[in-house]
Amino acid sequence: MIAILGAGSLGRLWAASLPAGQVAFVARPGASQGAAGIRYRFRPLTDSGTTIEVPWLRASDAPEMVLVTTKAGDTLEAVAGVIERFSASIPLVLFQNGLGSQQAVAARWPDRPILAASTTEGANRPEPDLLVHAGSGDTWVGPLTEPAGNQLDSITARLGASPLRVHPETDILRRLWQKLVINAGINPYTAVLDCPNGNILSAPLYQDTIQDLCGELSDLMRASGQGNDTPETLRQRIETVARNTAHNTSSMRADVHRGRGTEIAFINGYLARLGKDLGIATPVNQMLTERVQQLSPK
Ligand code: NAD
Ligand code: KPL
Repeated sequence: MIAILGAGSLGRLWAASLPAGQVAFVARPGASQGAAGIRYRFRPLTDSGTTIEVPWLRASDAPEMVLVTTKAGDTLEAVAGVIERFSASIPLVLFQNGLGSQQAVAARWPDRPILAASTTEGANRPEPDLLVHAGSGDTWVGPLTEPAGNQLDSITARLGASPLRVHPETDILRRLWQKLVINAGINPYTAVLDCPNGNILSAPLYQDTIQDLCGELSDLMRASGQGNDTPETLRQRIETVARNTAHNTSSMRADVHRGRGTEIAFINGYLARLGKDLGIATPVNQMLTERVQQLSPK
């Protein structure tokens, strides 16, 4: 059995995709579990919809792994609240966007097998009991702590029993950085400008700051041992994704629309903090972080 902590969009996508009967959601500590589990409608990419029922993990269940699909800002507390339920050899796979939350979990439990995943799957919940698989992608999984290293192939194979494409990645930090660059160059602009991804490209705020933002990203990556990509290369990558997802509402814009906290502290906020630590000026990351923080409750 695979346990999933975080019954939101991504958690429900995994629960609907893994073989039926082999998944359970981990309840928040102290939460009253009126029902036996969670029931929702699932709209896959191609087939017609179906109804999914996922039980709550029982105290007597011993899951083989835990997928952590909370938002970055909730992750450390969510894991801390339940980790004692799982034996020390059970791997935890962290699915958060951005950087910072994964390192915080790995630093707190270095002796546990902790892995991170970077995914380009897209899922959302236009209604509370409807899960839409909005875009197919790839998921890379790789170890963060030493004990996770020898479990990578078995975990990838187990998750690959779903229709989702899953790949082992020994350098998961590199993948997380690649996605971080894209999110740092698209998400805050869409939130501040309140527009779909493609519309940022012609906006003065974007045009006036993107070259400097990419300069900051390039400097931070080089200083962090993440290669020597030039600002121009990073800008091209950001703009290719913005064009390919031109009509999408980014996750950050969606969070602002719903009045929820965003993941800005783990995207541009993470980069601004890293800049301070490394002695690299990051005024554009700082400005974007502050502008987004003004839009959302945390
Ligand atoms: P979400 O807000 O839909 O789901 C998070 C869930 O975690 C919510 O249901 C929330 O109630 C639950 N949660 C929070 N604290 C908890 C706790 N202590 N115990 C149990 N549950 C708790 O978010 P999401 O869209 O599923 O995204 C989750 C993470 O995956 C984010 O970091 C996001 O950036 C990343 N991600 C999402 C997608 C996607 O398509 N949705 C794609 C790539 C990456
Ligand atoms: O990952 C994304 C997000 O919205 O968080 C992008 C790539 C910007 C697609 O919308």
